[in-house]
Amino acid sequence: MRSWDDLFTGLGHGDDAASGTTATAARPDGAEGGRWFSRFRDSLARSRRAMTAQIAVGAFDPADHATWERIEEGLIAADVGVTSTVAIVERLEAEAAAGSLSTSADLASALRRIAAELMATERSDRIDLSNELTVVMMVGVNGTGKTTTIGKVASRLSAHGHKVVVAAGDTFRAAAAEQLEVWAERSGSLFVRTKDNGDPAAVAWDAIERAKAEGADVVLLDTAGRLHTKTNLMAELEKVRRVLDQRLPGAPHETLISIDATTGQNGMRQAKEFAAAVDVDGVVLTKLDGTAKGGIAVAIAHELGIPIKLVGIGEGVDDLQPFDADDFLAALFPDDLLA
Ligand SMILES: Nc1nc2c(ncn2[C@@H]2O[C@H](COP(=O)(O)OP(=O)(O)OP(=O)(O)O)[C@@H](O)[C@H]2O)c(=O)[nH]1
Ligand SMILES: [Mg+2]
Repeated sequence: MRSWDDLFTGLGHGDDAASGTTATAARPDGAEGGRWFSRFRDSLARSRRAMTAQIAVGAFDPADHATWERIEEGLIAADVGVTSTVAIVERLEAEAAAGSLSTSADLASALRRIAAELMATERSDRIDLSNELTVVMMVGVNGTGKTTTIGKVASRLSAHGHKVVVAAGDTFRAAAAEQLEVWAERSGSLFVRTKDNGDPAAVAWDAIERAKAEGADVVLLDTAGRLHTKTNLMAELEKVRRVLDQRLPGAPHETLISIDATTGQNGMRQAKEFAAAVDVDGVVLTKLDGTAKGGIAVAIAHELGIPIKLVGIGEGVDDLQPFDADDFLAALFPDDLLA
C-alpha cells in the first residue's frame, strides 16, 4: 500500500460494491471514473453556476475590457479568492494579447491550465503507508471535519486490511471522544482515549504503545480545534508532535489540515494561521458537497502551497475521495463553461 490513492482503488467504491450498483460514470479522459466522479462533478455544478452567472452575461470578447471584469467577478463568485483571481486574469490577458485566446473553449482550457499551474506545489501529493507504523495527525479549526474525516479514513484503511488505532487527542471538547469512538467501532479500529481535559500528549503516547503492542500499522490521531486560547492550542499541538517523535522517530508521518469549503476565504485565513504554526503536509477539503464556492480549492493550494489530498463530499463513511486537480478543474471549468 503506497498512497492515499491506493485506498480508493482496487476495491468496490464502498456502498457501490455492497449494493451491487457498479460505477459507470465516464471520466473525460476516458478512464474508469466511478460514481465518485459524477458526484464530485455534481457538487461543483453550483460553483460553476455561480461563476457563469457572472461571466456569461455577454459574449466572450478578449478585446473588450468588460469581458475581463466579468471573468474576474466570476472567479471571485466561485471563491477563487482575490490573489489567485488576479494571477489568473493577468495571465489570461497576456495570452489573449498574444493572440492565443479567441473562443470561449480556448478560455476554459486556459483557465484549467493556468489554475493547475497555480495549484501545483513542491510537496508530494501522496502519503506513504508502507511504514511499519504510520502516524497521521489531523489538525484544523473546530467544526471543519477532523473527526469525521478520521472516521472515513479509518474505514477505508480497515477495508484494505490495515490495522488501525484511532486516538482521541481532542480532550477539550466534551463528547469529542465519544464521537470518535463511534467511528472507531464502525470501522473496526482500536480506540485510545483519556479522561476529559486529560493530556493529549499522553493520548499520543498511549496510541503508539497500543499500536506497537497490537501490531497495528496506522495511528490516526484526532486533535482539538479550539482551546481557551489559540496560543495554548498551538503549544499543545507542538507538544503532541514532540511526544510522537520521541516514541516513534519520524512521527507524525503525515499531518493533515481540514478546511471547510463552505467557510470560503474566512476559513482559509484561519487555516493559514494554523499552517504557519504547525507543519502541515496536506489539506482535506471538506463539505465540498454543500458549497457554491468550490473555487476555494484553487486559492488554498496556490496561497498555502500545500497540496489538497482528500475531499469530503458528505457526512457518510464513503463520502471521502482523493483529490485530483485535473478532474476537479475539468468539472469547474468545462469547455462549455460559457455555453
Ligand atoms: N456535508 C458535509 N458535512 C461534513 C463533511 N465533513 C464533516 N461534516 C460535518 O461537519 C460537522 C463537523 O464535523 P466534525 O468532524 O465533528 O468536525 P471537527 O473538526 O472534528 O470539529 P471539532 O471537534 O469541534 O473541532 C459534522 O456535523 C459532520 O458530519 C463533509 O464532507 N460534508
Ligand atoms: Mg472533532
